[in-house]
Amino acid sequence: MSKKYLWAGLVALVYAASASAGEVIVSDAWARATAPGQAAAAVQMTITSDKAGALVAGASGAAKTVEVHTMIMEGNMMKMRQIDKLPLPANKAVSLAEGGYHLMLIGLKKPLKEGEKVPFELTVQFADGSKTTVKSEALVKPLAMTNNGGHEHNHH
Ligand SMILES: [Cu+2]
Repeated sequence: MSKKYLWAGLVALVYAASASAGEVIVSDAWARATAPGQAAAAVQMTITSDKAGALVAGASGAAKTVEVHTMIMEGNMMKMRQIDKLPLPANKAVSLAEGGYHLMLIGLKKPLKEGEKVPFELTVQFADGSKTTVKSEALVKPLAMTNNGGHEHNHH
């Protein structure tokens, strides 16, 4: 219930910022910190559009190229593949999560460090052909999983 009110507030905010038809909300965007030498990073987020449309492009000042990716099984291997469109049904939260859809930042200009925020923008095309651009930021989370609360690897 509270989430719904929060979204309503965000919708109002976005509406105030851009009066174009169709509102798209990006929430909980995050990426993992990158290892040394890592040139690409996946961004996860939730996207909710109030009109049927599709995510068709991304951009970020932090990377040379941004692509929309999905994960597919090829034989026994999970592989990433670029897709042209990620469908966004009206008023349905679409999760870009680890292991599935994600936004791929390719050619990182510098490593992503824990605690930083990476700005990016998404282009959404609606069913009527009109487009909108949404800006958001991805919070950079630690590289290592720390679900067990501060456990560190022991090196023998
Ligand atoms: Cu990818």
